[in-house]
Amino acid sequence: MTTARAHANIALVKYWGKRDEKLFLPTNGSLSMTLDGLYTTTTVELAERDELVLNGETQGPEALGKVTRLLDLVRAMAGSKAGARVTSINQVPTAAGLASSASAFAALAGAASKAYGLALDDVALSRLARQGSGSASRSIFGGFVEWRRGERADGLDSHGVPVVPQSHWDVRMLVTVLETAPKSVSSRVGMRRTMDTSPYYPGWIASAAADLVEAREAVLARDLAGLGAVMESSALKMHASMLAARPPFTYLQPASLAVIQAVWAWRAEGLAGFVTMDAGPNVKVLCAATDAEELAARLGALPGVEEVLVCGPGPGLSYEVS
Ligand code: FM0
Repeated sequence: MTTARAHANIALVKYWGKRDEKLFLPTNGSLSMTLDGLYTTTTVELAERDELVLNGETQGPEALGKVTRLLDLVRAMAGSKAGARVTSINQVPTAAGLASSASAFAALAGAASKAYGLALDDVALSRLARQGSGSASRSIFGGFVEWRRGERADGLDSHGVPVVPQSHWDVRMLVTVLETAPKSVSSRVGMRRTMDTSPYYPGWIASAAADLVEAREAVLARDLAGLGAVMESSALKMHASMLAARPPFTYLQPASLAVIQAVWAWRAEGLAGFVTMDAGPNVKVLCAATDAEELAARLGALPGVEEVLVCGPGPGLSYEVS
């Protein structure tokens, strides 16, 4: 029986689109910040057949199927036919509406590989987690993390690499939780549709490699304004490409746009926050640790904002001994 914990991450340069859907190989490299405070804890014990219990509730075939797919990869490496009972708890405040697939598949990769007797290094774990959910490849590592696109058709060179550790930079990611309905288009379906139909998708891809270089350098130099500029550009180009898809779709809600415009207005007055958004309505705001309290208070007072979570850089995958 093995228990592993992995933290959520927020992409500063986004992943949106796969060049290989089966192996989860991305069309471009991405870069993220791992978050403290938000994590998934997963226990794996070998059993007669696969079973998934998430936050105390036994899951049906859809969620279990994704877990079984990852377990099959582990079983193939370990030469085992045993089933596994997977018990997982998401430490993400309820109603946060935050995607948990990154922390979930990173924790599963760690716990399952150990439970089946494998001793995988972090790069191998990242490749494995990637095949559960692309963004999970980044949650194996702490601090700021790059997911390399890779060139190989077999995906061996497509995995996370640490850029700087958790201690490198005292910034905060403020996660606004908006009062809205759950997302209608999954990221998997949304990225597929954008790639297939949006005339803006090639433009997004054309600038992604340069964005990655710029973001990596800004992180290394602790340049908040520089990182903020490229981070906003990466996110909004991605969302613009979705608006141009057929049929069109967007994760931007009226309250999302109101938060973005408020952050821009405060920035013009000298309070430096920078926005990003993923496949849901919540807006995340990057800022210096010293500005987090003021910005969180202002964000919390905006109409439609239910809650603001304040996250610093978080740690990589860890294990609990039981
Ligand atoms: O995190 O189809 O990993 O880079 O969050 O499971 O591989 O859930 F804004 C969107 C995450 C995409 C950007 O996609 O997709 C990012 C996104 P999967 P994911």
